[in-house]
Amino acid sequence: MDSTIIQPLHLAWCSGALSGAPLLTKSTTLQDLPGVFADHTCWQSLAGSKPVYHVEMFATPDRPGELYTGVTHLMPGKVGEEFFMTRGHFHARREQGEVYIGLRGEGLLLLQDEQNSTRLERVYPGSVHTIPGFTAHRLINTGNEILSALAVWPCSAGHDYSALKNGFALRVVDDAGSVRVMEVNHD
Ligand code: PAN
Ligand code: ZN
Repeated sequence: MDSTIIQPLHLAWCSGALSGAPLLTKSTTLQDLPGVFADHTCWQSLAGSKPVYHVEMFATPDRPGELYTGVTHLMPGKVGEEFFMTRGHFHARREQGEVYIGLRGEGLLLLQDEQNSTRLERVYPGSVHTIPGFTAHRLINTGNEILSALAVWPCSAGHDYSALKNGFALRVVDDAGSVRVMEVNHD
């Protein structure tokens, strides 16, 4: 066995910055999120290239059994009264779960299973979220600063953005300074 001590990868707890190996970054702007926010007119007026979130992850080889490690940085902001959020997805391999850990900021993790049952978990520095298989997930930034969360998930999980045909069954809005959860009527 090689006795060399290897310098590990690094996560800065407070900022969520990853270092120590090549990184991949994906930025998502408002323009990339048509149909995600309820107020389409407001979305159109803001759209452009306003950044909503960045995902930074280690460039892990996509081999069976490997895990991706990434951090989502979700900006504070709203479209109308609705807080900025990630697009949200099921994993293409539905049975595969994921772990999220809150690093900075405050927000919510919206979970929705295939029967459309929903659950919201509060995200804050140190919060731990075990996302089971068969469960769609979306981060929502309800605070005034960047919400950053670490995620670890199987490389084989894949992302399925089209399965939520009617979107998520809950929306989270700013109601005169309070966080209000609204049920969506799909009729
Ligand atoms: C996360 C998400 C990330 C961005 O890394 O991919 O928060 O959200 P969307 O993929 O919904 O745009 C994750 O859940 N990976 O599986
Ligand atoms: Zn995921």
